[in-house]
Order: sequence, then structure tokens, then C-alpha cells
Amino acid sequence: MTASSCIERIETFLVDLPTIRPHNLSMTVMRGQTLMVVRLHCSDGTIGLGEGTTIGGLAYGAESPESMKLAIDKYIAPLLIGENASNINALMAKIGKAIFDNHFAKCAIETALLDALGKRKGVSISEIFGGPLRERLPVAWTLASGDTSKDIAEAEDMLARRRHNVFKLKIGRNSAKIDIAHVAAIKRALGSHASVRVDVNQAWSMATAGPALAALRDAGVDLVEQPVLASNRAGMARLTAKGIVPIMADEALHGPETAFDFACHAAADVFAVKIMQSGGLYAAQRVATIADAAGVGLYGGTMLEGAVGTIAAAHLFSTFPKLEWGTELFGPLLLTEEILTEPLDYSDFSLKVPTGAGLGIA
Ligand code: MUC
Ligand code: MG
Repeated sequence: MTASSCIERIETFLVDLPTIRPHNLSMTVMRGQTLMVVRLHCSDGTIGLGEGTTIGGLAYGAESPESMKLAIDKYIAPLLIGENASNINALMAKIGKAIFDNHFAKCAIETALLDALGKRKGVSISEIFGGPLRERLPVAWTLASGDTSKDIAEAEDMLARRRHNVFKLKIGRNSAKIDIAHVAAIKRALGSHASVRVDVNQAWSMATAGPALAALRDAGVDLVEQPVLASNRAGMARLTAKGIVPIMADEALHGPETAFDFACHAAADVFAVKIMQSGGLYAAQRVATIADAAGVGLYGGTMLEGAVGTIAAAHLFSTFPKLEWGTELFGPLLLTEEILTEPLDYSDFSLKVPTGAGLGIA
């Protein structure tokens, strides 16, 4: 094990896995998830793992698992072969200079570099980020079966098994009237045992969002995520200024620059921090720092990653000084297949952050 281990080879492959049930979002219905997995081979024998996912192919944003694979194979890997694997800042700066966007592909590569570095040094990724402040992370579950009574049964089962007591409801596919009745019925059934939040995934106009916020608050909703278009920062600021119910930005956040812009314009009460949307763990850490400085709350978001991406995010989120709104790192639980040699510990409404070297998973 030497500090000057170099990158010898980078493999990428796509893993298609079915979901346990259809997952209905405003922009797509997912029946499976494609994980773009990176294996980064170093000259000292360490292999770093990374992962990139998105939601519904190109339905959510500009990158797909297939485009991440292409970006890494054709553009990123040639920049890294033969380089010192341990200087992640230098490697990410080199990638950043040559490749303008592609945040998801960059995150997958950075995760693999961090995993390899942690394995080489015998420390976890959270230790690379200064050490964890919590051993377990609260984890919300998303109710998105498309059917109110199925969602209630699913939530009651999760509560009984002490797996989740925070539920995010995906709305925006139906009219606001139908969606609000659906949310109210679920909150009524679960009562004070659960926190109920909604994610509109940009589906509403301003005319719909204004009155809907009051109805959602009256129904007992604690948080409303990305009610209007990501590009409508002024609209997000107007809705936030109403103070009806906390507003969270998600799709609008693509790293420190957008986080700074949203913070400056008071365009959200809470940020959903995502390692992939941010462009990697270091970029996501900067988003969190901006949120802290601006008094914006933090929520650890997901792109419905499998175990590798989920645990990369868990390591980072475990180091945040404040994580007021918990996380939604449930991605592996939405998939039918277990891909780890040892399954993750989801219990007591939380996920245990692995303690082994690197990601701490195999
Ligand atoms: C999103 O928009 O937040 C998170 C949970 C879920 O079901 O979808 C994701 C994406
Ligand atoms: Mg969202």
C-alpha cells in the first residue's frame, strides 16, 4: 500500500433491477432502476466502487445511466489512467477543466476514488470527511404506489416494523384536488405517528401551488418539495415568503452555485442535498455549508441509488453538523435484488452508516 498508487483501469457496467412495485412520480412511472456501476482499479490492488443512477431514464434530467457510462468510458477514464489515485482534489479539478457538466458521472467517479482511497488508508469515507457526527441516519420512505389504500397499508406496515415513520408522498400526476384528498386521507390514517411530506416534482403552476399549500398545511403536511419548476426561482421565493408550510428545493439545486443563488434569494426553507445532482460528495458538502450559513435546513436526498450510491451519500450526510430534516436514503429497499454480500442495516427508523474502510460495503 503506497501513497503513490496509480489508476490502472476503469470499468463501467449497467445493472438493471426491477422495483418491488411501480413507483409513480409526476414525470414517470418507474418499474425498474438501472445502476451504472464503476470499478476503479489501482496499481496497489485496491478497487474503488462508484455508482450513478437517475430516475426514469431521461425523464428527470439531462443524464441517463447510459450517458454516464459513455461519459466515463470515452471522456473521463482517459484523463485518469496513470494518474496518482490518492489526490482526489487534483483528479476532480482535471475532470472539471475538461468536462463542463455531467454531475452524475463525476459523482460516480469521485465515489470510486474515495472508496479506493479509504481502502488504501484503512479509513471510512466519513472519516475522510472529518468523521461522522452520527452512527445512524433517519430514513424516510416514499409512498408512490399510485393508490391511496395501498399507500396506507404500506405505511402502516413500515410503522409496525419500525422501518420508517417519515413518509414522502409523490404527487403532481393528478389534479391538485385529487392529490390533496389522497394526502389528507393518508395523514388521517397515520395520525401523529408519522410525519407526512409531499414531493410535487415541479408539476404545479403558481396559480395551483398557492392555494394548494394552505390545503396541504391544513391536512397536516410538514414539508412541500419542489412545487413549481426548478427554473422558477422567483416563484419558489414567493411561495417560501408566504410562510404557509416549509418549502424544499430539489431539482433546482445543481451544486454550490445554484445553492448560493437560492440562498441569496430566500427561495427555499430547506435544501434536498443530493451527491449526484451536486456533482459529487465534495460539491454536496459545499451545498450543505451554504445552507448552514444561510439558515436553510438540510435534508439528505436520493436519486434512488442502489447500495453503492446510497452508502456514499450516507457517509457524507453523517458528517453534516445539522441534518434537521433527516434523509430519504431508502433506494436499495425499492429494488427486488440484494447486491451486497452483507445487507445494509435498516432498523429503528434509520440506516446504520457502515464503519469499514472506504464505503465499508462489498
Ligand atoms: C426526488 O425527486 O426527490 C426521491 C425519493 C423518490 O421516491 O424519488 C426521489 C426523487
Ligand atoms: Mg424530489
